[in-house]
Amino acid sequence: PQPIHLADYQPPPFLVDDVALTFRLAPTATRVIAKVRFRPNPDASPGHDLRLDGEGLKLISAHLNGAEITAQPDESGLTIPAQDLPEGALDWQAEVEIAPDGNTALEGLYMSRGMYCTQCEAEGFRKITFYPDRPDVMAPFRVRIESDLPVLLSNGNPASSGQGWAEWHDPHPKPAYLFALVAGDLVAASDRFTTMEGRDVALNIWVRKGDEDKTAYAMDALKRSMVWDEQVYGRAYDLDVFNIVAVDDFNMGAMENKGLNIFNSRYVLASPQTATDSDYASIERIIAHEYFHNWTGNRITCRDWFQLSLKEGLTVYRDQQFMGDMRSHSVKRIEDVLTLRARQFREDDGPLAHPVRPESYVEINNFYTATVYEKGAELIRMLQLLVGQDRYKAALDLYFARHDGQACTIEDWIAVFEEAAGRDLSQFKRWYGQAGTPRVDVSEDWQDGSYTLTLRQHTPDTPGQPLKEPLVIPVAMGLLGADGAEMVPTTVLELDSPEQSFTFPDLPARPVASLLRGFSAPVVLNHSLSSEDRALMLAHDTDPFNRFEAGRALARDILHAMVLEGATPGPDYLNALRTMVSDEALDPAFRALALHIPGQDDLASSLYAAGHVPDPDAIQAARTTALRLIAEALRPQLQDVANAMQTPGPYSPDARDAGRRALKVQAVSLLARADEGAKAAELFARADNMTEQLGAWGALLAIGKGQEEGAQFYRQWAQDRLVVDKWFSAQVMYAAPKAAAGLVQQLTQHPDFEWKNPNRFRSVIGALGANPAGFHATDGAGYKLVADWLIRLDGVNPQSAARLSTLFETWRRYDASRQALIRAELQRIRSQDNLIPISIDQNS
Ligand code: DPP
Ligand code: ZN
Repeated sequence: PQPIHLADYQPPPFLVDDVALTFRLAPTATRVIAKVRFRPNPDASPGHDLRLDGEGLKLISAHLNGAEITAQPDESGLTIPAQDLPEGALDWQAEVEIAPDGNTALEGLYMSRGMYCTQCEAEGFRKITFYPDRPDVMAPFRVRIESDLPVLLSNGNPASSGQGWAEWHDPHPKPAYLFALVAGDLVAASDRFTTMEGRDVALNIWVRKGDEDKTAYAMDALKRSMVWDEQVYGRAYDLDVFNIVAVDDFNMGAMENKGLNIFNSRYVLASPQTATDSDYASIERIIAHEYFHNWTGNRITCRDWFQLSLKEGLTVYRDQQFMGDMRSHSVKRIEDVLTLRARQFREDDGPLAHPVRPESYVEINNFYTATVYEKGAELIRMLQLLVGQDRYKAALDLYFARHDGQACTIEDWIAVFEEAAGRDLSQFKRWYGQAGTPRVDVSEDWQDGSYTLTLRQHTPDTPGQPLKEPLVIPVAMGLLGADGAEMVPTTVLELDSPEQSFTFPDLPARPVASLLRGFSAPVVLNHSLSSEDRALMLAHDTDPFNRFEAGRALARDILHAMVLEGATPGPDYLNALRTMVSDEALDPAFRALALHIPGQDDLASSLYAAGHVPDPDAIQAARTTALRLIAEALRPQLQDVANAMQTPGPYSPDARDAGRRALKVQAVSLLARADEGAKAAELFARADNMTEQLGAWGALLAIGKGQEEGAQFYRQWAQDRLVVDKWFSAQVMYAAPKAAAGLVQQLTQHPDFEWKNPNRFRSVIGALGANPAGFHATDGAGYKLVADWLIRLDGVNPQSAARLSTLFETWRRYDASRQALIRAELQRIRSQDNLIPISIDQNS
């Protein structure tokens, strides 16, 4: 396939005024009758053919303005030559046949355990009928579904229904990627919501019978999202019903189809016994995310897929703000930055690095990336910091007022900020076009009471982008005195040149600079500080993020020294950690996070950045030693904390109780390294919620125990698919490196291993990604296993296969022998078919 380029964008030659679809559902022979009214686009040049996208459709008949069409479809669609087109409006009618039952790619119309459902973003609608399947063609849809199944749903409002059929009408013009249909034997948990405009909205969460008792939290999260979007962004819901459906077989997390959100069931269903606190948090976040898309994505959509971050970056930013408001801003920020570094920085440093707005793509499905989503959200956070809260709000109001009902671009987005803030943002806009994580190097000077900070920026080369220009980097910073008091409170410096100096005169003593507070820009900050200065910041920084960061940097430096020189953690670090863990003024959730030492992949990345070849076995061994030494040194404090973090009363997934459980589980996990798992076994035995049960079992697995508990866990939960996923993945994550690939192989023989189900596949094969020493085992067994499955899965579900291939994206970091093994597997994958895994040609 040929790459598609942003620069080649052309407006659609035909617009659509109306779509009417009829579905006669049958597993192997569904008929789709489409009536589409086209009109020439006044903004496009005349004389174009009518080109309709269509893939895998059996054409039964087609008519244009009543006359039968004889043109036959090709591989990707159907063309009616310009000379055959009548003047003016065109009435297109086509009947096609499709087979949802055999659709394992889970794109278009497919079946999941007896129910019909759809996934159309990005280009799934063309597998349903012939249509201009591009986001800048927006139309109102009417849909009729004929089926004996009891529940028949589509977008918009219900129009009418009878025995065996239902009709839906969506008055809001939308692109085809937001189309959805569901038919199944489902039950709803229902509620109502009155919008600030006085609209009474029926809310339904549709699930399989038996799952009704697991919908309360999702419903609660939905209502809170609706209130929040009204209060914070002034956005009200705009239909009479809002339906959510939980589906077991789903490639993504969820999909924001207008009025009919379809969710991976793992992001809807929760009970205290079956879902962890972090599952609850994911449900809250994703329910909010998809709901917020109603305005940022659906009402205002993307002109083309290059603009994907216009809706995704903004909606991620909105869900981050929401979660901060619902829980804790500082804890949420720390978690978001950890995710950003683990996924997006890793992507930026590898062969798949691309800008937030890519310039070309071959397969759009592979661009639903951490860069488009998470880095895209960081760009909006920086914009807000640069223009201030009030102007951010004014810019968003202008965006909604000006672009409602339109398909827009990043240029439209930047323009509302330039107008609302009265400032030129052309340099800022480079962030959208330039790939790679900028590095900011710090040097400091102290003379005669004057402190000078010099910042230098550079962005490394990325594939296809050797030349980087300077960016606008907001650096929030403050200065601390030796006693921890703040000499200069937080100010935002704007670094917009390759090098800049900032002087702070008249200081009483040499300060410690707390830089990049709140992680004010998605950059790697190279600031060498003594361990005393870091310990001071860990104890006193007024910025919670940098407090966390200081502890993290201390841990990282120690782990580097352990890996490289066989050093052991010194008393400074252990004392600082001891004070922190017992500090009752600190949020337990924060303490739980601060007790985590950097993970294996994080260390591999930082060692590589420091010029070393990371050795996964040495990293794993150093972490194991460090965890044991921490556990031994902090044993009394960890015991106290584990005992103190009770959560009396019925289980609540709220931030307070979740934070207490997180600290308890983290303390118990560390203690397992010092007490041979005694406390963890005890917690497992009496746990009445999944957070503690799974946390305790994981703690045992991590020290090579937990076999009996694992068997018990499986017996208890064999009937619950989502818990069985956890049962698989925990074993793989904690497997000893040399045994990991063999264990995965063995688990794929388990009767519950359903490889065509994306959640299950990820929980077994994908879980190897959470066990880096296992994946990178020196015999290459991890590489071979992943490659075998990638090849097998690609023919069945290319989206899941592409996601798995990112396990290889860090291949360049490793030693020659591992590189050779990986290279051989990647070549084997490439020789199979047209799979597009990590390219090993670029930058190699
Ligand atoms: N379902 C994906 C998301 O909401 C794609 N739109 O981000
Ligand atoms: Zn989204």
